[in-house]
Amino acid sequence: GDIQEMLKRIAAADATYKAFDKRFAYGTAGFRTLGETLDRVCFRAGVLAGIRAKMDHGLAGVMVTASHNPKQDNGLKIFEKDGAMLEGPWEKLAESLVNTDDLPAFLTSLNAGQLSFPGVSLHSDIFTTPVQQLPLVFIGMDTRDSSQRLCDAVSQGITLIGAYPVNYGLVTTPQLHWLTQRCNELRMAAPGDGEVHGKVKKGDFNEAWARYFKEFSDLIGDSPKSRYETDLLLDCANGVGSIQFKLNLELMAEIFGGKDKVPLNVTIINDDEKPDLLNEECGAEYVHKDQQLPHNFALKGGRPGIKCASFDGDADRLIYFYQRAEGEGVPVIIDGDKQFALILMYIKSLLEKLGITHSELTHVFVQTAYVNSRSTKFLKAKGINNELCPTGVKNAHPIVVGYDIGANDEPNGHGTIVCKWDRVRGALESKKDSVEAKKIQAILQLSNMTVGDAIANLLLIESILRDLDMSIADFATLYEENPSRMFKAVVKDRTKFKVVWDESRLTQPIELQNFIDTLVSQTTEGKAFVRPSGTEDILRLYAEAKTLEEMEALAKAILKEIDEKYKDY
Ligand code: G16
Repeated sequence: GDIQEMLKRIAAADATYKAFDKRFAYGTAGFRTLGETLDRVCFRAGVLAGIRAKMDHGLAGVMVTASHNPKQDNGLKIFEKDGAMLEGPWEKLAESLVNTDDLPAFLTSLNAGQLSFPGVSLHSDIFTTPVQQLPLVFIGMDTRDSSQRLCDAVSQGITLIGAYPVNYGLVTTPQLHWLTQRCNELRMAAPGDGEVHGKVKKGDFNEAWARYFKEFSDLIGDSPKSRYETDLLLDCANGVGSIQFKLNLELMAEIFGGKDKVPLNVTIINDDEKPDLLNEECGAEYVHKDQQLPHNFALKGGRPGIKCASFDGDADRLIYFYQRAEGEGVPVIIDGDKQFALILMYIKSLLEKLGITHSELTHVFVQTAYVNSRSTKFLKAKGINNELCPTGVKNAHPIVVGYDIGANDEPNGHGTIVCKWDRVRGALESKKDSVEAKKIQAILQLSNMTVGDAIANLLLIESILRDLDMSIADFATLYEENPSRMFKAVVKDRTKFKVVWDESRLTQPIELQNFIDTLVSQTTEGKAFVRPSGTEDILRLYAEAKTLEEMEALAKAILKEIDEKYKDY
């Protein structure tokens, strides 16, 4: 009876949402496309997340955001109770559920075990509510026009399947991952407490990071620095990042006993949360991919030599940059790879000082095919253990967790460093009173280990730069990249372009790969590859060469070939 009632209500609600004649794919970071087409997808994803929460000790997370994409897009990032990306097998279920022609029939078959997905175990009735642990779905959203509406649709889906939405409103993506994981931790510590989630406030995130920053700062003391610049100009992409980071700054001023005592003086630009301005000529994606200074750069003191950084629309990416000379529009960029090279070098040198070897505490640095060849050479020379994986955090995660300390990043500014705390504490135990041991722990504490986080990474990197007394220019010259760039190509059907596992080569159309190979072999330190985007309806091309001219020539030739022969492939 109850189940039939529930199904009826789900069917009625589902019918109120417009259906579109297209298949919604679960891409690099979840569902992502035009916001106006996503209402039903969001409602159904709410149902899915509710089921996920019921199956996994009562907790899951959904963030409504299209991150770096243009303002008319939107999307969903769905994640697990520990803040990790939705498990691979569940992606398949999510995609089928969102695209089914008959949702009630789909749910009935799923519940009856007539419909199964390898790797997904639906161990209890999906329509009942477990009494022990309330099934909760933590939700949040970015500042887009469509976000509130889509968030409401997600909530409705969660509610109608018998789970409970816990709505955090405007938060950054990494903040929501962290809050979800925090609730999970508290619940595990107090299994009987049904009200634990009420104790997880969104400001806990800002407070924690203000405190972590102070704790590291106390370890360095305030001896004068000659190269480190306390001033930072921060471009917030006109997104949700500014709302949250301003809270961090206020709390930091409090903890340090006054704004002037904080060893970091941030001036924010592009903090207008009007949806129309989101990512418009600003933000991490724009600065990195278009290689341009953000809009309003000069407005609040941007000038040559000033240290600058950009967040993206949901603050899970961070790009550092500075203007080299007056009038220069192309900034010097410190991408994700260089940021994490610094972090790993820093930790590795502290470990070396303590005499802790790789076998005592293993480490890995996982990157994507987009890595600059010079970065790879640098890491090798420094003895940093380096591996490649396909684009997307979900792909790096399984490799990273195989080590005691693991980092993964993408040049576009995504990245995180995680550790197994028991292993780290164990290895440091006999040296735990040394400043090196304390610094290692304080730095790792500054990392949001649930997912790459622009706010956390900024505070972490500033801490290291200050300790090493490095300027932004010193940071930029850690190693020198070959000129490289990402390009976009529009084709009729990007799904026809297939790549090998690490995305560095096409397997289809093989003639295009052969063409690329020939060109690359004729280019000094040439590197290029093409892959279909998982977040936009385009192909991406990466090109690199020893000189800018050669890089551009390489890219131009490949783009021309795609345009002439593969546009309608
Ligand atoms: C997402 C993913 C990133 C990926 C980016 C672009 O970022 O989390 O891993 O690099 O999309 O992906 P693609 O090249 O497949 O379009 P974000 O910041 O947009 O969520």
